[in-house]
Amino acid sequence: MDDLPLILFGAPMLPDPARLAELTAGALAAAWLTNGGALHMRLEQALATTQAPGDAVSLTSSGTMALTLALMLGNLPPGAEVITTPLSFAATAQAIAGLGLVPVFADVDPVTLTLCPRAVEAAITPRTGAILPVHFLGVPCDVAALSGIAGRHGLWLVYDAAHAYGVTVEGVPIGHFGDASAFSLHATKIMHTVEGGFVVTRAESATNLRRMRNFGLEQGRPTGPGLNGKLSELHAAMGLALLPGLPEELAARNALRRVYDRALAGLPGLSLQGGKPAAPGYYSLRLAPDLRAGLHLALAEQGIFARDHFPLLCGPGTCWQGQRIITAGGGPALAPGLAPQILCLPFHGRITASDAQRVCEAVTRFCTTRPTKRPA
Ligand code: T4K
Repeated sequence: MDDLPLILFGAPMLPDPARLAELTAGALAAAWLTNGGALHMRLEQALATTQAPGDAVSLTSSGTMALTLALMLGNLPPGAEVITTPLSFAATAQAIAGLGLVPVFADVDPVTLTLCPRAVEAAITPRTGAILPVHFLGVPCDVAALSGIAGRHGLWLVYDAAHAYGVTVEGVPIGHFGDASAFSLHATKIMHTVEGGFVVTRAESATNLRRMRNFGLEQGRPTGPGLNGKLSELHAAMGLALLPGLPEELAARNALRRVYDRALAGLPGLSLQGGKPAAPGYYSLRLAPDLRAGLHLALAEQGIFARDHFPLLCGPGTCWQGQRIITAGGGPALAPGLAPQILCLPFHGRITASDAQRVCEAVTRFCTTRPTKRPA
């Protein structure tokens, strides 16, 4: 066991070094390093073509910045409430709070683990300004129901699509839904620029968003809210250098998903991700919380690194600890019981067939050698 290679949870896609060097050399030769250079424009265009046909893509310095700008576009008054999910990474709620807005947590759907539209409706007050659902672990939200609610109540609808690069809903790219969608291009994501992100908006909103991304400047003068949210040429070079390898990475991940699905479906005590889990970002399991802890440890002992994505945003030890999670019927929320059931397995293009087999054998051994109960 000792000499078996470690199986990491994630591994960034890497470019052909010569291709990256060539792109970077172009930026250096032009002596144009940021503020909307040629590489930035090319990457924006490439992402618009593949991820948002008919809409506009605006690159940003991170996914958190993309969320921040997408919320700013809604022009919400200070202190406005933003209804979001307690099942997400810290950045979702931090983007809200960072703008002086108030995160209000609503409960999630027990199958998709995304915001429950009925809970969203129950959470609306006269102070509500926006809804910020997350396509959690790449599973699409109930976009039709959420659009209906936002439309009926006149609320700004921004999706956190950090986990959902490449996801479609009935053939429509996921970024098309809502008023804006924020994506992350962090190194831990399938497509990345080391650090970076982008916002998908309707074409008519892009000018405003890009102005805010650049200090709110118009002809050199600040004309409204703004900050520095730009992506540099070196980061854009990384994105462009990675694009040719993306189909191969996707194919590797799809193949890995099939291997995991075949080996793990039906194991006692464990369920595979619900909803529509074809997204290339994550492979998640559901287990009763005590079993999750046991499996996590058992895997680590065999050099296999899984992740319990994510602790509840208003759970113990967080800055939102104790904040109420609003439910459709006023009863107890499901999210606190669901968060400790989720375990994400190593999932990236550098996992070999023998790595995948080791992971499957380790999970199977764990599930078949101990008394288990299936999560509710
Ligand atoms: N909304 C949601 C729902 C999000 O999940 C995120 C970010 C955001 C918004 C905000 O987007 P950004 O502002 O970050 O663009 C990561 C990322 O920092 C973060 O982007 C991501 N979500 C979050 C889920 O996790 P860690 O703490 O998991 O990364 P780390 O360093 O533990 O690495 C994970 C795995 O990848 C390990 O196996 C090591 C490997 N790795 C990582 C890096 C960075 C490498 O092999 N090489 C590398 O360079 O944070």
